[in-house]
Amino acid sequence: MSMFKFSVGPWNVHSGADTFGPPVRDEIPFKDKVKKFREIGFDAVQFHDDDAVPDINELRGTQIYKRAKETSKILEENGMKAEFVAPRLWMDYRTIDGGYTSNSISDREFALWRSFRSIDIANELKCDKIVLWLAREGTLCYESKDPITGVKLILEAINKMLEYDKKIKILIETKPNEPVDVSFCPTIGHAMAISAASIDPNRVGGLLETAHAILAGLDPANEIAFGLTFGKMWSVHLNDQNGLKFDQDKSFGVQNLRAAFNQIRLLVENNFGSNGEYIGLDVKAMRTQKIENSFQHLSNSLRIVKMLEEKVKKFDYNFQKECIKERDYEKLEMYIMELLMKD
Ligand code: XUL
Ligand code: MN
Repeated sequence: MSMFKFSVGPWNVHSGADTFGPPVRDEIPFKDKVKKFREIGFDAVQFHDDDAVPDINELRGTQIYKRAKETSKILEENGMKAEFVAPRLWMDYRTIDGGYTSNSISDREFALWRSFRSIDIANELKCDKIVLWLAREGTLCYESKDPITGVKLILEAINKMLEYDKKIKILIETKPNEPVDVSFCPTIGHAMAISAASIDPNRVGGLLETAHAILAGLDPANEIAFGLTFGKMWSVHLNDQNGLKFDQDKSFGVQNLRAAFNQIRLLVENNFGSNGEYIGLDVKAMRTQKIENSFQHLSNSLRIVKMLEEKVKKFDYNFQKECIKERDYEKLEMYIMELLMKD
């Protein structure tokens, strides 16, 4: 039995299209995905605004609520909750140059419109979290934006969201690059600074994704720990990444088992989830996978989390203390290797 609750996004089961090739699997209808997520062992679904309300740009007012209600009903029928809603500020032609930090005023207004609608949808789905993956908030050409103005515009947009809804919480999902070259908010430290400067720091926190930390050249567990230190690590996207390349979203733990173990150890030791937080698995099926096995990366990732929880249970804290006392860290390191490699 896991001590955690788990969440997943509909984008985690996908058609396999990538930058270099077309779809290789059919799209699975949303309600079939939700049913399967539940069967596999997930508790909640994560949403982009247009995952919950398709064609959102074409809809207004009550139409948006109506669509969100239909999505909410699918969740209820499957005994699932909604974890968060994230405005998708990277697909539309009005976000070519970014959302909140675009050089165009009308694009910035569009980004805020989508952000407010995301809050409306979150209320309809009975969740109080908005995730901002700041995909295009940065530059492709460094000289195209002033970096101080960039950070201030992000802060301004967050403050407007906090004012728009007095209960909503904002989680910044940090990432150093891709699709931008240089991001304005690359790490959890940056997110914490924005939180502290906001009009309500208690409602601005972080979401750390393993792959994003690795892309920043940082240790994922330490990034999570930094957020936990301030009581502001309100969600995680566990996955894995093979070094500095495109964002791979590999199954959790398949690349660096020791780093994965330390992420789970940290979450267990700090009772992650005790305030209703979920472990999100932002993992992607390989393009080679056949449609009938296109949920396997999710069940594998869940299994790996649970197996690592078992390893944490076995972790001998007295032995660790002894090694620290003797300052014999080679001994401690070998102990970890044996713990992970032996039954
Ligand atoms: C992008 C990424 C997104 C966010 C949600 O790298 O991780 O899937 O998690 O917008
Ligand atoms: Mn993510």
